[in-house]
Amino acid sequence: MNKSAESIALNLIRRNFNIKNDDNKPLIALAGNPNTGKSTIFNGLTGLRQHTGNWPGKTVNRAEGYYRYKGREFLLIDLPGTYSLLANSTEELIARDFICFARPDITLVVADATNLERNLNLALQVLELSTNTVLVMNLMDEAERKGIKIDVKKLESCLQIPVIPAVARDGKGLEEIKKTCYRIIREGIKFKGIQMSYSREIEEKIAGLIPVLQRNLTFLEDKINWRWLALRLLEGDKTILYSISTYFPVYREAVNIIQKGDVQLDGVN
Ligand SMILES: Nc1nc2c(ncn2[C@@H]2O[C@H](COP(=O)(O)OP(=O)(O)OP(=O)(O)O)[C@@H](O)[C@H]2O)c(=O)[nH]1
Ligand SMILES: [Mg+2]
Repeated sequence: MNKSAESIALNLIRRNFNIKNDDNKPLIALAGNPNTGKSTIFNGLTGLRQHTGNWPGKTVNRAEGYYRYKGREFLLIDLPGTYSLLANSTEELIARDFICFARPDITLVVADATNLERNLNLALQVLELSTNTVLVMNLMDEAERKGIKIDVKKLESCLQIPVIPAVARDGKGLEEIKKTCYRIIREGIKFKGIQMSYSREIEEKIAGLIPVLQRNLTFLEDKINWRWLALRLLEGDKTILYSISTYFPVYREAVNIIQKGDVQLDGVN
């Protein structure tokens, strides 16, 4: 597909999430555990240029807005707070499907600096699914108060993504967020960050499954992260197939074939 056909196709998928972005503003999603300051960052960046409603077909709040930086507009979506992307709840399903199918140009994972272990769990899951993830280490004031020191540079080199310290309630870190996103978009930077590797047995199953999926779901081309999809199926997550047929309805039959088990997926429950 050429570039403009690709962006039209992506805009059509994004419309399922009620995103109208005909002027192709870079799309930034805010993800993170509940109560980490996502909405504070969202409000700090967009000010009054926002509107709220529900996610289509769901009773979960949704906020969308935009901000301008150096003459360029950026579209921002505040995702529901989640501890994981495993689709165990409506909120997780929305966050996962949005990152997977609407493919934001940048995903900002907002983390609570006082609870790194739990927050990095989600960050690693986002890294596994999408490109261009930026970690915002928020509540740095609380961390300092508790005597927690975070080596931001080291975290950046471990995760291989930008890490931005912030105290969103005081507006600290917002300028750096805008600067980082601007630079990523202007320079067309693409990065994956550190990727999880699994036991040899699982890696072999992933390697075997990816070509089978690619043969049967050809329409997905580069619209999905195949490794991530293989992992979800290996862990027996059927919601992802349902989501694929939701966002690519004309290909429902191809998805059904896999769902019915007509294709032998070794190791898939
Ligand atoms: N001390 C401190 N408090 C903050 C900071 N950022 C946000 N808060 C406060 O943390 C609380 C939660 O912030 P929200 O922005 O609502 O968090 P959220 O991630 O949107 O929460 P959910 O939408 O429920 O997932 C609010 O009371 C904020 O004022 C910060 O950097 N430091
Ligand atoms: Mg919020």
